[in-house]
Amino acid sequence: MKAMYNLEQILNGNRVALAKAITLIESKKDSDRLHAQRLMEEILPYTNKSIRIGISGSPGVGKSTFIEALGLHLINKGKKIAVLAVDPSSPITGGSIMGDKTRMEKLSRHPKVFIRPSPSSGTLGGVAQKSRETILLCESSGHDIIFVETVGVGQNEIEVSNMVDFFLVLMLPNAGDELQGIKKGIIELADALLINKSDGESIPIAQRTQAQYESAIKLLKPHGSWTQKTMTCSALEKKNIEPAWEMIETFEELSKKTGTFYNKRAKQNKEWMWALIRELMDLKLKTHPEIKQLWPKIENEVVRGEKTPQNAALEIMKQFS
Ligand SMILES: Nc1nc2c(ncn2[C@@H]2O[C@H](COP(=O)(O)OP(=O)(O)OP(=O)(O)O)[C@@H](O)[C@H]2O)c(=O)[nH]1
Ligand SMILES: [Mg+2]
Repeated sequence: MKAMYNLEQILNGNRVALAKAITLIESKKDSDRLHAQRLMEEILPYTNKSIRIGISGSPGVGKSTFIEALGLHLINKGKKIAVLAVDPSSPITGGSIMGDKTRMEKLSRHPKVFIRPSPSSGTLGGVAQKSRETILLCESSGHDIIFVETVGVGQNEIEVSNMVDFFLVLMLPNAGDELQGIKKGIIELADALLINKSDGESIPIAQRTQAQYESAIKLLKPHGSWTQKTMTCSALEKKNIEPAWEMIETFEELSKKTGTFYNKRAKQNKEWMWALIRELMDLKLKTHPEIKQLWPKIENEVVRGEKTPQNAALEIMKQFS
């Protein structure tokens, strides 16, 4: 089988080779699947060396601006970074949240930075799976820090928190209002909550907001050896960017020492495997020749109330086995 990718170039950090490899794993063509699988196997020994950081928050909260500010700080420290977007909620525009490369103007032009928009949601295996593979590819090509930006709507946060080591949630300063994200359980997922746009007139409100979250977080169960943190920052004025990074470094150090860092990755891999099995089963089921004939009829019977969903499911599974 002739390789459709250049392993050596990927491992050497060649950006064009990396981008091509990602396109290959995102491909919907059956003929590309085997190549993509082999590629993933080949890079496996070169993965796992980075820290993966999820950045979430409502639209416009300042995620991209924050990544730009932190990213530039990290580049100055000699790091190589990748920024990926995960946006499963937007079937039409695909990576709409990365449409705004302008928010990361300096970063997107930097040779040590690799930026990739979200795979489209029609991608076989789903956006989350492709994003996980993309993370591994970026690691294999020598990126030390991987940011995964996702807009805080729907399932996105859960999916992204399951593929990163550290999950950072940005919030807006608005004390007095109901705490954002409490209802959705987002603050439970967060390893840190950053109240962004803490600048100008918003500073006092930002501080009050932080105090509120600080007390809300005290009621939560810690994440292993890590107690969730809160901070204020201004991505625009580059305030508290360095302390935010120091916090992540402390997290990495601590969780590596206690082993929770590696346990979390192991658990994520295990869950990823089962998610893939479910997807493959689903695909097998829907493309099974007899079942393909059978299910529209049975589905209709369920819709018309002539058959219970249980009996219908059993009937289809019987055909499958
Ligand atoms: N005052 C102030 N404005 C900010 C700050 N961070 C971002 N903004 C502004 O907020 C707007 C949205 O910023 P983005 O970085 O694009 O926000 P985002 O969360 O990435 O937005 P989406 O990707 O569309 O969800 C822009 O106009 C930024 O200039 C900040 O710390 N302070
Ligand atoms: Mg953005």
